[in-house]
Amino acid sequence: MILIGQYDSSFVRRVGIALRLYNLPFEHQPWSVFSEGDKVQSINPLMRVPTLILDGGDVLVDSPSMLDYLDGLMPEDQRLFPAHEPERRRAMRIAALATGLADKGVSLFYELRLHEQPAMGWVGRLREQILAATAALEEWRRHLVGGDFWGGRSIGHCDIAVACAWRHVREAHPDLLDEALYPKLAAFCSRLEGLPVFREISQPFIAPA
Ligand SMILES: N[C@@H](CCC(=O)N[C@@H](CS)C(=O)NCC(=O)O)C(=O)O
Repeated sequence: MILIGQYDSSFVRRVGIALRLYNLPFEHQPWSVFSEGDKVQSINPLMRVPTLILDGGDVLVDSPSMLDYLDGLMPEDQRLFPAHEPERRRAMRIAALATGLADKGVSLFYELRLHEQPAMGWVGRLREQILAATAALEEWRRHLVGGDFWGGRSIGHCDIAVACAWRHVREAHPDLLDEALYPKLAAFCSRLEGLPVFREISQPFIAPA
């Protein structure tokens, strides 16, 4: 498999981390969606990353379908999303909150960076959505009983999504999230960033030129 995109994208990173945790061999092509947009678009018409080229040549164009595909390669008891309800939908909800938060962070960055005159109503709405989603994730961590991870004993896609989103939004918008307001979330994400796989599949945020 070939994973296209830089690890400063939380979406690319969550797929890279899952591939590594699953011990699936892959090649990484850290193409930029801006300076190398034409190369990305020759494979993915959306000109977006992550883009994943499967061994047979099929191309997947968003992180949820990539993780769904990768999970299908693994035995049920090794999957990073629980195989059964209600745990499955609950983990997916947290992952979707985190990836939604990351999406809003990306939209906010583009709005501020790529428009000469950002639409301030839209900017305010994005900021509010980011703060509300982050507060919801803090609440989730506060009430999480049991083990270190969502599923208790071992890491899953929802833990990965949360840590990747937190890092991305904090690096892309350094003044937006006050760590002191989200102590449980901050501690959890910092612990994950210390894991070897998070250290390896990692890139500080680079603003598009
Ligand atoms: N929902 C998508 C989001 C992917 C996404 O927003 N990628 C950004 C980089 S973080 C991108 O490629 N942006 C360029 C563009 O959309 O033009 C996923 O989960 O894969």
